[in-house]
Amino acid sequence: MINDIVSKFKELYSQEPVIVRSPGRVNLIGEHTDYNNGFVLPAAINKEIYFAIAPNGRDTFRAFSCDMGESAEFNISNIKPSDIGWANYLLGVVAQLQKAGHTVSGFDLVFGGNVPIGAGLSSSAAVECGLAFALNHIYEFGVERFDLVKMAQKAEHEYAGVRCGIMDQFASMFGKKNHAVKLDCRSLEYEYYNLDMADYRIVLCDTQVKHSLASSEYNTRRQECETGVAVLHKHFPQVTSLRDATLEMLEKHRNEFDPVVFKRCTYVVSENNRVEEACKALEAGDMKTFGEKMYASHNGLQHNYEVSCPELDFLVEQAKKTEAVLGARMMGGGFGGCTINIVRLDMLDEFKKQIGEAYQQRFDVQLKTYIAEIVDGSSLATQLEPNSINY
Ligand code: GAF
Repeated sequence: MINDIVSKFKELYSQEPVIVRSPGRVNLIGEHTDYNNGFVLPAAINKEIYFAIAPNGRDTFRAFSCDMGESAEFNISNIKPSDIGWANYLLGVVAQLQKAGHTVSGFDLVFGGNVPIGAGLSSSAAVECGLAFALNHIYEFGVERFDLVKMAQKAEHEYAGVRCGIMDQFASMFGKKNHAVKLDCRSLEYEYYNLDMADYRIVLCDTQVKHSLASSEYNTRRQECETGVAVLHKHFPQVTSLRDATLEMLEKHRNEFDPVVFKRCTYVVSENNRVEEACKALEAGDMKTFGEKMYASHNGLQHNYEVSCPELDFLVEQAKKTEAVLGARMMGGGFGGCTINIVRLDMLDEFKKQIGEAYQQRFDVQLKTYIAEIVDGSSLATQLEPNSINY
């Protein structure tokens, strides 16, 4: 795949590019907690976007998306949102670098990869982070990784219209091979947890339901959380986000809440607690407890946060029925995409067969499954030799 991207770059622009890779992510637990200043536990995976890029000495940037089979050209001194959906993730990043005072001169870009779009694996964050990393490298801006993460997040807010938290961009940039990373989304302190996967595999089951509701409902959930914080803040001035709230506080003032807002807040507070408990279990090598926390997370997302869908619920129910799976849950913003499953290696094939057949029978759709390997965050890459492993 890298080779195809580089060949296309040379064919279009007749020069040698720099190559960058930028991964998608999984999230083991801690969903919809990032924008509530809480905890998340993501990891970067071997579903990646590759970039071939070089300055072009012009006043435009030219981009070719391999996944869309389309090209576009933009004036570098007049960056604004475009009607071309995929280009907005790039434009947003250029705009953020410019806002921060960096001179981005014209460049050529070919990019593409194997992060399934709309599957909840953060293809958009991978694109944003990859371009931010690449431009920072070729123009030697010297921007710190964390600042690149924040710019990529802002690009998503301003050019894709989703008020996302920081998790996806953070995971794409700060991923570490064979580790999950617990991030405190308030202090931005983070800690790596070794994922001992000798006996297990992380399996993603892709419903192939595209989350069309996701961005509007996502922004609504954020709003509901803010409404909940306003209720609590009147009684507990120290509560400035749901991170500061407890279940006792919520219960005490239950009658002042809109019932829907109450459910949303209950979920977020419980999920934050679960991330802490799950990390302790991981440290103790207690994968059984870890898996139970994942099931509890899904339950909250399904019933209290209401961001699941019948296909995701079905897959989690199927997972619960077999000893092959320690824990499973929907992942990401919701309304479609993938479930994440911790599966016993010795029962892996059996699990994939069983769940695939059940999904086919119930929804008449062939289930796609991916084994997620945990990789490092965005970095420079080299062109692979022909016939070497293609992701
Ligand atoms: C999406 C967002 F981009 C993340 O910031 C996060 O809120 C996630 O949904 C839900 O946990 O992936």
